[in-house]
Amino acid sequence: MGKTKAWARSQAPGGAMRPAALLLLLLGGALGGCGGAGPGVGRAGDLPELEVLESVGGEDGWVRNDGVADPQGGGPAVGDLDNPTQGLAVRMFLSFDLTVLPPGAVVTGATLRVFTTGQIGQPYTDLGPLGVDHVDFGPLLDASDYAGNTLQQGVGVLATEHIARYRSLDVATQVQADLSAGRTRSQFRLRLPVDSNRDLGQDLVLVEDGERSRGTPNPPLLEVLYLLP
Ligand SMILES: [Ca+2]
Ligand SMILES: [Ca+2]
Repeated sequence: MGKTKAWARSQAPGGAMRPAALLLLLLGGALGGCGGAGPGVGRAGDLPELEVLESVGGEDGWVRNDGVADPQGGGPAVGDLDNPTQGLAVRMFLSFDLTVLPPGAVVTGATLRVFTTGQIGQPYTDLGPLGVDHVDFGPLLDASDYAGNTLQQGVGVLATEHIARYRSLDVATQVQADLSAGRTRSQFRLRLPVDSNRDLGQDLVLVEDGERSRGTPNPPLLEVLYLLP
């Protein structure tokens, strides 16, 4: 059934996985599973599998509105770079590899989790909440991804103020849409409603990326619960 594998993966990067494991445990309880047997163990058919995906470091990254794109792990952030260039803005892009899911998997839940590590200036006050678009930028970020290649704009809001912790958003519909369309990745754009307030000061939401460029052990995650066909 592959459940042991899914459980093992859910714990792989240390403490960052605990909420996912807890989610499955709670779900197992809600479905009548025996807590003593452990989540997903020895159950036939009913319980969903859990797969926890990390954003692919070589694919995620940022794109600025002047066309510069960088997937290499330098300074992952969302907001404006008014100092030194008034009106310069940056958005962050995440990429999750769906090919680890078995063919025909039916998504019953999916949660995008992004760790906001800090802020510069007043991004939430001056530029608005941290929002998520569903996109398809493929294996390589470029200038067209800043505003283009959008599947769904405004999936939801991840954060409205700074707290250094994981922020979560339900993306089950988007992940199932990717699978149904035969896409091999689920990809998301993080952006603020206003590109720049042109105040000569940077206003940035700092986030962790797949390379852990911000120095935390908390990469972007996509937690997928699915049923086998
Ligand atoms: Ca990257
Ligand atoms: Ca600014």
